[in-house]
Amino acid sequence: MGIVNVTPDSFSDGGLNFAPEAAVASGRRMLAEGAAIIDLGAESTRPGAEAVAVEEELRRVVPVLEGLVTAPLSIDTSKARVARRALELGAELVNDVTALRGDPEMVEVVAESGAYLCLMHMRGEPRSMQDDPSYTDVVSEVAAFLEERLAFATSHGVREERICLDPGFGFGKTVEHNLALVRRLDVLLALGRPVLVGFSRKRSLGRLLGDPDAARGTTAASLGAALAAFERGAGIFRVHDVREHVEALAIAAAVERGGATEST
Ligand code: HH2
Repeated sequence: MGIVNVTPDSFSDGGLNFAPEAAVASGRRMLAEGAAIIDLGAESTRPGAEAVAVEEELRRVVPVLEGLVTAPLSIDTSKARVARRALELGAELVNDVTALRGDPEMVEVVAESGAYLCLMHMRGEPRSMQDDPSYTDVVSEVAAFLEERLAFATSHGVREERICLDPGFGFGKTVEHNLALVRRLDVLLALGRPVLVGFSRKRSLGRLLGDPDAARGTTAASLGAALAAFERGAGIFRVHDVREHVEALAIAAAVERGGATEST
């Protein structure tokens, strides 16, 4: 899953894809590099980010949806009106970082459209979520949350086989919390749905490499996190650097499968 943020302020690609033509070109490039789907977002969820009004989110994202109309698209939004418009324009997955808690109408929009849905764990809200997050047992608490959200979605008519789950790295979590969630990904997989991971360029990675003030992680560090998650069963990788991830994961998958015939 290639990330295209149509925002001026995303933590990693903010401003880069703010112009619709630039966002469309980035999406096309990522598809050519092997992305299976493009995740379009028009509101940054980085720690401390301010909310964006629905009209502004639509103004940012609609021209990009129109420009990528034949591509497989995901809409990264927690607003039902934005999701509805994106689905009308051909998006097939709703990536809601609030896991259907942000807008009471969202569950109906997803259920009625038959779209795919990503349910992500977040503790608190972007403005304050990194202010000293604490858990008794982060892995079981995240799993319990996702299990409850999965039950909520299916009881409102979203088909279970359309849902994937995401631990939400960096969303109200310390570096240690993020690592524990990768290490024990089996606990989330036991819920029976594919797991999506979004560690790409997140600042935990830079901090793990020794910079306590890092605002983002490197591509190489992102690849390390993706491979560790792949080894533990993650199936969908939300990334900024598509070519690098496709190549690294192709090799890891070939090792897993065995049976390569090349002699070199
Ligand atoms: N992370 C971000 C945004 N959306 N969605 C899912 N499912 N999982 C994630 O980990 C996730 C997400 C934050 O990263 P990014 O989009 O690069 O930055 P920003 O929120 O600043 O636009």
